[in-house]
Amino acid sequence: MKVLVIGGDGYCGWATALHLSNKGYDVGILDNLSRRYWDSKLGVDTLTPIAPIQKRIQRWQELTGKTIDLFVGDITDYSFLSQALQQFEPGAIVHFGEQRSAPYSMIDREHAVFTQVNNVVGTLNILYAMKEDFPDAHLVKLGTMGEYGTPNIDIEEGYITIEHNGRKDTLPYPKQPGSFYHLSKVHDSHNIHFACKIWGLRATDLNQGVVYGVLTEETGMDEMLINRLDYDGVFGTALNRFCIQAAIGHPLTVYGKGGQTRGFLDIRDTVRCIDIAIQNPAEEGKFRVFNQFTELFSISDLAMMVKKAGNSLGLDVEINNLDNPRVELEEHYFNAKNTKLLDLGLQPHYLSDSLLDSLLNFAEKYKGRVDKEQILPKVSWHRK
Ligand code: NAD
Ligand code: USQ
Repeated sequence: MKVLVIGGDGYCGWATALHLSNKGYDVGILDNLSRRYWDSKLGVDTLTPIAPIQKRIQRWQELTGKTIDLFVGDITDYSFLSQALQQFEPGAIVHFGEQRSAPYSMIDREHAVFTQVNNVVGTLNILYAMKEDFPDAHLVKLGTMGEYGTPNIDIEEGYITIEHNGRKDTLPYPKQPGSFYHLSKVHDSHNIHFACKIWGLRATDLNQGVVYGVLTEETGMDEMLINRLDYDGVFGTALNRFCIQAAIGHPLTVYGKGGQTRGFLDIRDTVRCIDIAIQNPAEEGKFRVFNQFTELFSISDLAMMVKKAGNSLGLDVEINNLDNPRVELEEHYFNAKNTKLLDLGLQPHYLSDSLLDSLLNFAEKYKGRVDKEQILPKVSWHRK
């Protein structure tokens, strides 16, 4: 089966493209390489030195004999997207190609508008291109657990059955996202749901939690295949940041009280979840939603776990509760369901001491590349 990985030069996309190629899918990568450009405009860089996409793909071919087609361009450019799809003829489209940082979307009006236009228009273009030429292809779209926010009731997988004034219906689960980025995912979900309904498209929205880790079976094969690992205050995410902070002796940056609870998963499970979704396509006209995370942690608990793992490796790790730059609940109920991917066969890699050790050792190896000025958060949600 031919699978087009949109956003295949990014953190989740690169690992997924290689995994799918390794598993025997015929893989294409489509990416406009904008993430590399946004990093350079912000003056930030991945901890790991990542090779240009063409070199990465070439090295993959040298090592495995497998080819990956490359389409460099922007999905907000409809004619480019439509031509790339017609050339590649995908059976499944995996869509990672969005601006995915909450802080980036909250820098100012320009970044909020950019994030929503890039994400919403890109996804709408994919839906139209599918309707025109590939109505039977399966769209596997990356959403986010953050679409739900932190309601004071259990979070279901996409839909909730409600009884109201004696009548009953199953409706989309209420959304209370916490940034203009997370809101862009909600807008996408609505557009995809509508397109499935009116055009009979098939789609799976994967509401993914925060991803951690860097090595997968494939990206660990060779230095040239190494994945990106972000640690800066804009694109770095909680656990990855904490491990890198511990490795360089920077106090761990817990925002506020640290009682914020989120779903998390190992990047080795991200790639597996995508494979599972592709192998079990949604039915025609169906907008399916899976919650893609394996464990729930509070930010304070994660910081404590990293401190303990760091101490056992001889690192002196401090935890610093910073004023929270975001507007979010710092203590709340959070109980989200995640059984749909498990029912389809996902066998999770749970967070373990050995994973923390290997992430800490990995961070130690590249710590010379860290710019300490980029660690503290600089983007605020608050009105000035
Ligand atoms: P990333 O920034 O590393 O990768 C995204 C890729 O998409 C980049 O290579 C970028 O150049 C490309 N891209 C962006 N806009 C594009 C456009 N208009 N046209 C073509 N290419 C475009 O991000 P990531 O961490 O790999 O996240 C991938 C997806 O998974 C995102 O949709 C994100 O919202 C979702 N997600 C990520 C996480 C996480 O923890 N990293 C968690 C949940 C969901
Ligand atoms: N946080 C800290 N300290 C840090 C970084 C984050 O306390 O140094 C806190 C934040 O305040 C927040 C939580 O940790 O409460 C998660 O923040 P994050 O930056 O790790 O993740 P988030 O902004 O939610 O975004 C990331 C990805 C995004 C994805 C999302 C999944 O960048 O693409 O959609 O995780 S989820 O969080 O489930 O919505």
